[in-house]
Amino acid sequence: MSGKYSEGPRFKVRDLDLAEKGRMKIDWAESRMPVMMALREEHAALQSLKGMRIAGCLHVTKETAVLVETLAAAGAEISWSGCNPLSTQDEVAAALAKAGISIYAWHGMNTEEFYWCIDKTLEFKPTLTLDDGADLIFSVHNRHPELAATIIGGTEETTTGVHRLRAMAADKALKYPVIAVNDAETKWDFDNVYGTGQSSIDGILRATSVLLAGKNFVVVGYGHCGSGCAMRAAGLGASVIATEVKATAALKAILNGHRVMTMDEAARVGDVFITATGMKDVITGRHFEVMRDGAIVCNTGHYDCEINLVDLEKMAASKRTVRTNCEEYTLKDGRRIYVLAQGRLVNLAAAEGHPSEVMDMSFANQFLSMVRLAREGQGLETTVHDIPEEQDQLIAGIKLETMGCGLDVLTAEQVAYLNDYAAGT
Ligand code: XFA
Repeated sequence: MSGKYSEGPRFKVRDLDLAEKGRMKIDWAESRMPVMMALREEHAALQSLKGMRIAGCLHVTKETAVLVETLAAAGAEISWSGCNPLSTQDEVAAALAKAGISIYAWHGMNTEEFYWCIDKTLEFKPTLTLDDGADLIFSVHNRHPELAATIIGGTEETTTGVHRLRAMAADKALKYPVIAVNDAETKWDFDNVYGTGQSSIDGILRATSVLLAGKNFVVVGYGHCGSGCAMRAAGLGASVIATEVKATAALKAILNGHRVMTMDEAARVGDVFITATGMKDVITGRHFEVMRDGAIVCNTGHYDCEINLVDLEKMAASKRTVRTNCEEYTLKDGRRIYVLAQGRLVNLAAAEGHPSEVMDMSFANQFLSMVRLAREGQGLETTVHDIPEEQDQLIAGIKLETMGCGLDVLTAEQVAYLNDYAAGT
């Protein structure tokens, strides 16, 4: 994208004048992210990241800004870029630049600019890398291998990134230890079930404003994301139908009070369809053929190929945009099918992604992993490491505390009872 930028010796963003607006958003996120704020207070006093130089490549959103400023408060020097040109919020980038953070990010940048930004953040020779998509780790390994020697370790946020890094570790190609933030229970379960569950329903409602009560709500794929959507749709009075290829997942759907059908059966009765499989072609022409007039179709899976829109285009006599993020396809027999956000992630396109309260815990995992690497990274084996169970419990515990909920503690007698193998079972 061309146009004017605001540039300084250690930043490049769209427009510094947006900073005040960005700061307001960051303030709001802070008020919804109590775990991060508790960690900020604790580690600002400890200066746990003093002497660390952290290069980060992660969506520049108000929630990420809370992470960045928590890392800085703990004593780290920071250099940041966005991991996805479309997720960068220019006002947030401006607020961070204005606060003195070194940041290279603007909405809509091209691939060349993307790598330019990454290279700028690597110029200060980081001791730690923080990734969402492993672009920093790959850039170091493929283009700047000389930097690896002084990097203590890194983190990776996503499933795909972690998968590739494990393959690299297996090939002995990995040059420094990486912590797989994605696999933490306080990240995975809460992002997928509660984050995707609420934000996907939010997207459907913003795009259509339909009453979900009394509707047949078809969840295609009853994994973490699908079960979150199902739970929230049921809460609004919809009658949920799950479709699955995996028997145990289908059984869980039934025992959670939903119906289970094949996609061919569900296609005939569904009013709203949401795909959450990560697989292509789960709704195709064969299903559109039998859908009810007025059926609404959307996707919250990883890719935009879950719904086969090529099939639908071929079947349609006409098409028009009837609302923001809502396209009406009229088939030759007169039936109308509504596709939300052109089959892309409905929770991102039509709503605002994960709520701050959910990001609070994913980012607490990022933050504590940085602290762990700073403390003990030199001793960590050069491979992909999991988040320790104690870290999950610590984060969930802080969250509960901020919600005013107490936890019971086992008595010494109860612990002894648990460990007493002599007592038999
Ligand atoms: C945008 C995120 C992606 C935004 C940014 C601006 C707005 C809405 C694109 C993102 C991810 Cl790919 O954030 C959302 Cl207006 N997120 C993460 C997120 N989701 N992800 C739902 O919210 C998780 C995920 C996704 C999409 C995993 C695997 C594949 C795709 C970053 C973020 N979100 C919080 C925004 N709250 C306003 O900080």
